[in-house]
Amino acid sequence: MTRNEERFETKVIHEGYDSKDHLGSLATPLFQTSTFTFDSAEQGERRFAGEEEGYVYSRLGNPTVRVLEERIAALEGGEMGLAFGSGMAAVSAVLTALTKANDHILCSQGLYGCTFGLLTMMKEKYGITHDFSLMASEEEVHSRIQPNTAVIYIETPINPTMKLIDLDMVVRVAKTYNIPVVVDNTFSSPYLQRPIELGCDIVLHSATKYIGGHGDLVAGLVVGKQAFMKEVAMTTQKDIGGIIAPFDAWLLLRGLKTLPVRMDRHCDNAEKIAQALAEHPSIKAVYYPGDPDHPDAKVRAKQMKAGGGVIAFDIHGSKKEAQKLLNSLEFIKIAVSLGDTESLIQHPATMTHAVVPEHARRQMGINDELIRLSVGLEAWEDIWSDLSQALDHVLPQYADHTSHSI
Ligand code: LCS
Repeated sequence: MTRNEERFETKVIHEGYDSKDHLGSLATPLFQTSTFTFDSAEQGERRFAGEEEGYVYSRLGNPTVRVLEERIAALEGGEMGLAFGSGMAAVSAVLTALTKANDHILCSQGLYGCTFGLLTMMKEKYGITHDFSLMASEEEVHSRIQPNTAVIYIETPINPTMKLIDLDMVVRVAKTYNIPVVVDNTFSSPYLQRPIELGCDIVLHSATKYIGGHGDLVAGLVVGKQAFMKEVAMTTQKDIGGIIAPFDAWLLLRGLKTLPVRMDRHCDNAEKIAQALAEHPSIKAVYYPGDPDHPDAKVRAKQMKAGGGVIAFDIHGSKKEAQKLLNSLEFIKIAVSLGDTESLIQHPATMTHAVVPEHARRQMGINDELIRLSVGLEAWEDIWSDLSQALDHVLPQYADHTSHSI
């Protein structure tokens, strides 16, 4: 068996690293250094001229970071990976590399709040316009393409509404115009969804979430074709400079080793919690891609291994009840971010998507009664017991004393 044929669960542990090359160190060594010494002035000249392989300076490359970049490229099934200091550094490096002044970006109907903020800034400063599309059919995507459309930018599942976009369908349309498709794969991780295998061109992540998995770092990753990634490495990464710290790359390599095991548990827990929420009288609607009744369940079956670990839901109530619900929880933490071992809950309208103006927020499906829960790795029974006690406390008129008991 060659390394290429190894399964995902093996690659997360071994890809891009061989202990034989590192004095037998089982763990990847941490190269906590800013710069690399040259044997001579002439060697320095050759390295800068690109005539000799070797490290120069950690903004241009670092051995610990390189292992991470090779590993994520293999996991996403792409040619080359690059690591960044945050998910937003990854998003901005990709979007600025792919666009020039007065271009147009076609986006999914819903994006993380700061990605929305970046697009607004690009419009104001460089005249790069954007449109949101439900991307519900080939005809709709065709009709939204403009002569200056330079990128199709998709989140799926969409943060925080958990709607899905049919990637295979969008790729079919994009290919007819030769427009690159960029997918933010943060909510799925490569364990659940691999957009490059479906024909998408570039995949990026807020690695802060499932890839790190432990809520102890902020980082971003990008995977794509070698020519494009080399261009990013030498321009919007090198010269804008949003690189990852070697220690954070080291932590991500550690987190990645357990990604499949963690994701399986996140998904199992989320499926059970989504079902319990759906049966609770104080819940108006549950949005979970793993739910067989989710409007995009067919798309989920086509492109995702399971529904993931994030659930959104509308309660019967308004912002006041939503905030009261968060305040009534015992161990579930009120925090943005997701994909951590701890269950995290937040109110998108006033937190992650507060920067999105109200009319745009409502168009995305973010109401004041929408709550997002990142289901952690605690016992699902305990997560449910905390949620249901808080629901019954805040909305006693709906309290259900039978169906949600476990
Ligand atoms: N893309 C998605 C889908 C995200 O959810 C986030 C962050 C980013 C990109 C940016 O990544 P970062 O720079 O934070 O690593 N999402 C957050 C969220 O939903 N809560 O807190 C951060």
